Amino acid sequence: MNPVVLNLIRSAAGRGRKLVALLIDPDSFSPDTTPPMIGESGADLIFVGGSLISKGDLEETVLAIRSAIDTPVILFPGSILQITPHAHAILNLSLISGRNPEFLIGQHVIAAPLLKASKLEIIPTGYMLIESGKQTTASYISGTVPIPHDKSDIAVCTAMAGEMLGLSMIYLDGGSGAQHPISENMVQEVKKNTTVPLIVGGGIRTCECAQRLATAGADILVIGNVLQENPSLARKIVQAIHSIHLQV
Ligand code: 1GP
Repeated sequence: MNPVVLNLIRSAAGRGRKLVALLIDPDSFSPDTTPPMIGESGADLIFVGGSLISKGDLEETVLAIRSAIDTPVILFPGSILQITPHAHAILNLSLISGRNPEFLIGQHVIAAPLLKASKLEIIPTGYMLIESGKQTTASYISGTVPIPHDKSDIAVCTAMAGEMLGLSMIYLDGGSGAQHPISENMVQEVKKNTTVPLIVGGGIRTCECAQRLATAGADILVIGNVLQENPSLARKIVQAIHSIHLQV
């Protein structure tokens, strides 16, 4: 299958055009208000999923977004319960910062026949949780210890190992609602030592923060909570990111 979404991401990264992904949590999705907010934000990609979905419906969320907007919808699954064939693509996340075999390979084995039978574009992604000031749902649910915030060398070696294993993207995540975002130094060092597209998210709440992380080397900035809390700020962050034109 032609990797349409990954090619779009690679091409943007190759041109220094920074992208914004909105993370939509099915638990806080409203079919009346969320799709217009997403559309007005001008974001490039939509991630759908979460570490724990307690009351939302992932499939309904994906279908509602797709019927309203043309932006690529990419699953960001917290578990095998979060797979639907109705998205464009799925981040096949291996939690390489942790040492829990379930999230490194176990869930992937169970999901493999489902994914094979679907038409989803599968994007192998090295997922790295970084300590962000408090324990996040992602770290608690996955039973893994995040990489310390100031240990860029551990993050670099982990990301390099992920790339050497053939993963197509690296995602540095402070976790939803992170108290502090990933450090610019860590983003810079990981970017310098890897060649695959780099996703950075968790705790991005200002245009300045998003721009600093993009300039440091993030190819895709992920915004979650801000969209729900302040849609006009989300729109400004997208504009701030799109205003960056880096020479590559
Ligand atoms: C979490 O990176 C995402 O996986 C988004 O985090 O909700 O803090 O923006 P926020």
